[in-house]
Amino acid sequence: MRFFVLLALCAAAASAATISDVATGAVPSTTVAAPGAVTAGDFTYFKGRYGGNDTVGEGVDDEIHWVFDFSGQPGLGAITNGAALTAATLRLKLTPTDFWIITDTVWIDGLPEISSPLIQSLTVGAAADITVNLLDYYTSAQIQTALKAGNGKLNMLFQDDATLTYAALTLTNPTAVPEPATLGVAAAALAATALVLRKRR
Ligand SMILES: [Ca+2]
Ligand SMILES: [Ca+2]
Repeated sequence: MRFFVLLALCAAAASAATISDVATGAVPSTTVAAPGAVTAGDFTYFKGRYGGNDTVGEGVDDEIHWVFDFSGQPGLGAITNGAALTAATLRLKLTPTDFWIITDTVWIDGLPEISSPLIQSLTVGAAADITVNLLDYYTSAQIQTALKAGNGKLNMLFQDDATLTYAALTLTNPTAVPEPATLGVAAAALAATALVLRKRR
């Protein structure tokens, strides 16, 4: 009986899992010659992998690297090992620098590059805030496997004709995550149960 009460308590306060992380930066204030790199906040610029100019940091023919780090978030285990993802929402604030934005891609390191019209149809020189649904391009399992391989981190890349000043990723699935408050209640209930049992002996 007591155990049923305990289970009911846990179920009542459990919620679906969500993890999210944000990367921020600014348009780089300096440039260097390749193979150098320029860091602006959470973003690091390298020469683009498909060639082009040898200046790094002006956002033309540059590849941008950053990391989403979810380690330590309460929902990480449920997202990584639980049910299929129901949302995988990537937000990017981009300013295209060149006509060749029409070939630009974003991707999780190790997975295929994402060619989205949301990126490739942007206007040169105009800051844009776009939202890409990663589940339109990746399976849930691909994202979860990458997350597991990275121990809660995802290495991200963008190439190659824009500057990037903000990126955010939110992952959601319906797997229950006990909230810290619930754990406290559960621990108290468990301690009370143990006390009762001990007194009975
Ligand atoms: Ca460049
Ligand atoms: Ca390009």
